[in-house]
Amino acid sequence: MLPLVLYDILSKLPGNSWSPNPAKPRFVLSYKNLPFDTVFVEYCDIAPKMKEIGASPNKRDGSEVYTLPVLSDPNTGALITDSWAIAVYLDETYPEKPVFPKGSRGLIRSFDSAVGALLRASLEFSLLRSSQILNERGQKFFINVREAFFGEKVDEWSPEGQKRDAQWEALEQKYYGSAKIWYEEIEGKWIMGDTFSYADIIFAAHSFWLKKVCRDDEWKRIASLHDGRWKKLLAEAEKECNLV
Ligand SMILES: N[C@@H](CCC(=O)N[C@@H](CS)C(=O)NCC(=O)O)C(=O)O
Repeated sequence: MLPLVLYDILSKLPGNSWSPNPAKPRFVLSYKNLPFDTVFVEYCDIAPKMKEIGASPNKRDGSEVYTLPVLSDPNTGALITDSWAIAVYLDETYPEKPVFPKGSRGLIRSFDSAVGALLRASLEFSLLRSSQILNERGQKFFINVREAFFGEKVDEWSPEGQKRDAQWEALEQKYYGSAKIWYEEIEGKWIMGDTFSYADIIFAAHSFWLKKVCRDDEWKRIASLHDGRWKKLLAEAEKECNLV
């Protein structure tokens, strides 16, 4: 079998990986033990590079945007844009070790939307930290795109003080607070009890992102929340996916 190719976003961090959406297919590929290579692309080169390889653009608020992750599968000729579409493709093409247990896809899709909506209130903080781990060219492009999206200059995204505190409160109480309620309903380690699924990958990918972009004291704050359960859950998901 030829290795698949995952297109991910370049950063200054050792090992490069940081971004939550490309992290999701990385978890899936590793969980399924599929061979793959990663091509890291500078943020500002995503559109030209994806056009060059013939990838389809994604949709954002009705307009077309070239986004990562993109997966190329030389075994079938498939070239897939979007983390969700990649996960569905991988499960359909390589059904061993499914990440969507039979009948679960609709519910996991709702879970994906719920998690995304809960992260929205702290997004400006998370994206500020994300911008700081990019190389200069990528950083400039990233900030321009997000300034247009938020309608605010980068300095206004998450200044220390009341606004930053409210974003942290949303992250700790709304996002992880809701997750605590969900996970307390479960009999077992994973969202689906004893069955590992893409829902756990979505959740782990977000904690992975925060761990990578946050400063040490900020990650420590998340890691110690609710008796350390999110740090532990991330480590367990990484282990389940053969990533550590
Ligand atoms: N729904 C898409 C979202 C992908 C996405 O927004 N990717 C970001 C990086 S995490 C991106 O490539 N952005 C390019 C841009 O905004 O120009 C997915 O899950 O793959």
